[in-house]
Amino acid sequence: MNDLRGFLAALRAAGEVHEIRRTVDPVRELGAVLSACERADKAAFFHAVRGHGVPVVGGLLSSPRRIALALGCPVAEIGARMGAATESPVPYALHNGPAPCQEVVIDSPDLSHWPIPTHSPLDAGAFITAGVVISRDPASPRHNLSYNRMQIYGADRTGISMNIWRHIKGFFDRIEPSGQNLPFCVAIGPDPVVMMAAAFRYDGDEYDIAGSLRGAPVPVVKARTCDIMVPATAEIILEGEVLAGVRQMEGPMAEFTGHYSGADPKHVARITCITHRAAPIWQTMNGGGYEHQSVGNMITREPLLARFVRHITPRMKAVHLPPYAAGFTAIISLSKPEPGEARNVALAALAAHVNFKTIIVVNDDVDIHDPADVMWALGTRVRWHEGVIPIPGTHGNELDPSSDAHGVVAKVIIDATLPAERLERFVKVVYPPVDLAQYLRGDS
Ligand SMILES: Cc1cc2nc3c(=O)[nH]c(=O)nc-3n(C[C@H](O)[C@H](O)[C@H](O)COP(=O)(O)O)c2cc1C
Ligand SMILES: [Mn+2]
Repeated sequence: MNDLRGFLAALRAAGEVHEIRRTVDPVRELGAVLSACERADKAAFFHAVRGHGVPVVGGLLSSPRRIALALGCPVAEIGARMGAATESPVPYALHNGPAPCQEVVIDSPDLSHWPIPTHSPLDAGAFITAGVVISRDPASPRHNLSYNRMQIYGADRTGISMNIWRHIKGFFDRIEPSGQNLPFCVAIGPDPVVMMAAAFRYDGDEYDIAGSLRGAPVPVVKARTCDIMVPATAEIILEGEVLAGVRQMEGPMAEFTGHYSGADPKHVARITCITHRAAPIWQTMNGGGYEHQSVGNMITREPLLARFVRHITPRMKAVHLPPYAAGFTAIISLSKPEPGEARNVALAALAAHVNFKTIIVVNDDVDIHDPADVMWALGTRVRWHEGVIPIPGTHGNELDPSSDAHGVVAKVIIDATLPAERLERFVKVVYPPVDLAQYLRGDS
């Protein structure tokens, strides 16, 4: 598997894809159906998008199970694989022969020909959301991979959202004062490991991370109009440049917190060339959806969280940053914690990332990947008068609606562990698992 198509075939074989055959409108209908599929724990393949001949896929990486399928490992190993990805770089390699992503070349691009959705009810318009933006440091040969949502303004004109601390923003800031544009490319529908690598913050060439996750170099080809290597097996490549001295109002758009961003003046790009496979597939992500959360918050930060927890206890069973909590809530399970240890663990977890805000610690009989089990532990095991420790006045994420204007929030530790003697007295009721399908068929 080294491309979206191979991944899609594996997902289909595993029953992970809802095939949407009814025609959907790209304006606010596709996003609603994609959201329903994600919440039903499925990816979505839209065979027919009104006004377009190109199918759209979404939700490919919105669950740990699908991420594990992309990596070819069990769910329990995702964290270890992600943690190792930056420690064993595998550089890219030139693709042999004609690159699939350049089978068709369009020299005068028109973005209105592509099924780019207006995803959520209050999004300001159509956005490219799942494209991996590839840029290059003007001062070194390294490639940077990132997600930067792009609002569609015209046939060849888009916004490009680059937050202040992003690498690509640093590249552009160095050259914009001299009036230079920053060349970049966008890979739509690349190998899923390229999508995962784009979520990392790493100071080397970020193709190294994708190669490490795959265990083989990412095959690349030179873009047609600039000196940037693009993933040879991607579905579609946009080539363009961030324009010096130009800003335009961008947003609102559904943010990862599940709330809308404001509208602000942002950078603007011109698309100069589009190349694609024959019969290409467009890929998209819903703003604030589970895939946005899983890729943006979970895969790179769970290893970090695990490292901080393991630093102070050998009794960590598992850690999780659930996609339904914006990456702000960390859940940690411990096997037979020492008295008081759950709180030490929570303090360490709070130090692992500025976004971590609610830390829930449970015993290892709780499945931290099952929200119902976690709610059960909160409902039955917390001594609220002493198990909850709020910590006011701490630095958090300024997109958190509960923060003040400076991004200051209150954090909280919730100790939902039972001490050993209580666990022995109160044994969790667990019914043995059954294969329900057998019983429904009436097999004897
Ligand atoms: C789906 C998704 C959308 C994102 N959209 C944006 C965006 O519009 N602007 C931005 O600055 N960062 C956005 N991010 C975050 C960055 O892409 C991400 O932090 C990436 O690691 C940044 O790369 P860098 O650390 O190499 O600068 C998004 C992340 C995801 C997963
Ligand atoms: Mn980077």
